[in-house]
Amino acid sequence: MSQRGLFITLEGGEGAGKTTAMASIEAALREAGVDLLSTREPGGTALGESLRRCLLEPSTEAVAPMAELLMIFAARAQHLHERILPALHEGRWVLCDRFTDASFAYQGAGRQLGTAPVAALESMVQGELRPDVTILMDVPVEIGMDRARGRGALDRFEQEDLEFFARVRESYLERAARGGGRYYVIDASKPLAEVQQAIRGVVKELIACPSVLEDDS
Ligand code: Z5A
Repeated sequence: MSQRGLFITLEGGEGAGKTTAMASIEAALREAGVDLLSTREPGGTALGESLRRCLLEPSTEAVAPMAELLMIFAARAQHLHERILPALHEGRWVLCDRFTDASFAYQGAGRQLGTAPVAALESMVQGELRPDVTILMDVPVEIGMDRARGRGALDRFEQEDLEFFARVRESYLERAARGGGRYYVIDASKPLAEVQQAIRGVVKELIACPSVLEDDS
């Protein structure tokens, strides 16, 4: 049996503090000697980053939700092919800032496409591959939106209203509740020092007991 690396994803709604969390997870893993690919979605490849610009740029044209979903999965297919799968097959760990849970939350729930098209594309593009661990930074929508607005110019998603982000949060929490052991939910409304401490606790656990993963992807 060959073994592949651990696939960790980081998720959260608006203003959850993912950027800050990514930096501390990455630092802790590297410090522990983990051979790591740190990447993000949408993005992670030249094609993915071009699609990311199309997706995030505020637009006067109303982007059809299905067009948005297909662009996200096109970026994901390239990302898997070019970077994620090769790294996992080499036994490296992959830390990805957002992945398909975000598509269920933003396109499935936020844009109200429902889970069926997202689940169909997930099977088509990923086959059996799912994240081994997902760290979900959870914050009440009002607090998160206040934080995000404090950062300045808003991208196309950040311009959505409270109801949109309430659906996104509900979807994330529902998936985490149903998702068995793969989700770690962090209360990201707490002060930064407490959030960082909780994240360090999760990382310590992952380093202490890395699962043995059969390379069937
Ligand atoms: N998207 C999608 O729709 N479907 C998909 O399948 C995928 C993505 C993969 C870009 O994602 C967009 O792509 C995203 C969904 C869509 N749109 N939105 N919104 P992104 O992950 O690149 O962008 P982001 O959501 O804006 O994430 P971010 O840049 O990591 O921002 P953040 O989570 O809000 O984190 P932050 O910048 O670290 O924190 C925000 C502010 O809060 C900042 O000033 C911090 O200093 C402050 N902060 C953070 N933590 C705390 C605490 N604990 N207390 C007080 N203040 C804090």
